[in-house]
Amino acid sequence: MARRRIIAGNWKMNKTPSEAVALCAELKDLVKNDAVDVVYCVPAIDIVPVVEAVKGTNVHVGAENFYIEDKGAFTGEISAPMLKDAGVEYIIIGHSERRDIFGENDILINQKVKKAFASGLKPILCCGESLALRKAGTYKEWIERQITWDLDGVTADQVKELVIAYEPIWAIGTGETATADQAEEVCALIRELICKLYDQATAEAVRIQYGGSMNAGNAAELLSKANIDGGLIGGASLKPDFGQIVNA
Ligand code: 3PY
Repeated sequence: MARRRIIAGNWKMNKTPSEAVALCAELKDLVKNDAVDVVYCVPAIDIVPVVEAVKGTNVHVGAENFYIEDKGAFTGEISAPMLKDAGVEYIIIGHSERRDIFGENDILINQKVKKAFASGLKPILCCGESLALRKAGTYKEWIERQITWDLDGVTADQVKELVIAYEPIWAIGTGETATADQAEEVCALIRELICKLYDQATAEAVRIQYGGSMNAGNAAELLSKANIDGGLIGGASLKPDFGQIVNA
């Protein structure tokens, strides 16, 4: 079964609402491609204007974070029902910046994955190793452990709708990219793990992205690999280059 490619921008903490609308207008024609799912994952304050700005285009909107409760005394947080009501379809969960800077652990990440599915949001679940783990040669065990924990209690039918982003931390915001072979090695390992945890049909359905300094220059080679179904794009998603990646 052919998996549909998914190219998602992770805007991180960039773009004010008016800048976000201007970026949508700049990218509108460049990201046209009906064979690919194109997603902009944007800061919470940009969601409403971006949903409006991409109406009638092929772009889907994602959020970068949410909390597991529906409502209540959680100052500063945003809930899954709020995101759904605003028109959000995808949600990034477990990005290394949330794990490292905001202390999110695999218990919370697992709760978020389950809450996202229960709320009708499609998770983009991030995993990846530090430079130290890569150098120590224990990165495969690390990633297997992350995914096993993060998917605890998640059903095969849900995993078929899941997107997993392999993002080596040493390639995030460093300009350093994993080679296409390094990225493919881990994406293939993730698919094998999903087969072990679930079954072959689920492994064939789950979409796996590479993330970590993917750009217009390296996207075509990365995306040519058998187990890489798309990209989660940082800095290059804020530029016209994003259109080149969508069409790579
Ligand atoms: C990057 O490419 O820097 C990312 O973190 C994408 O999520």
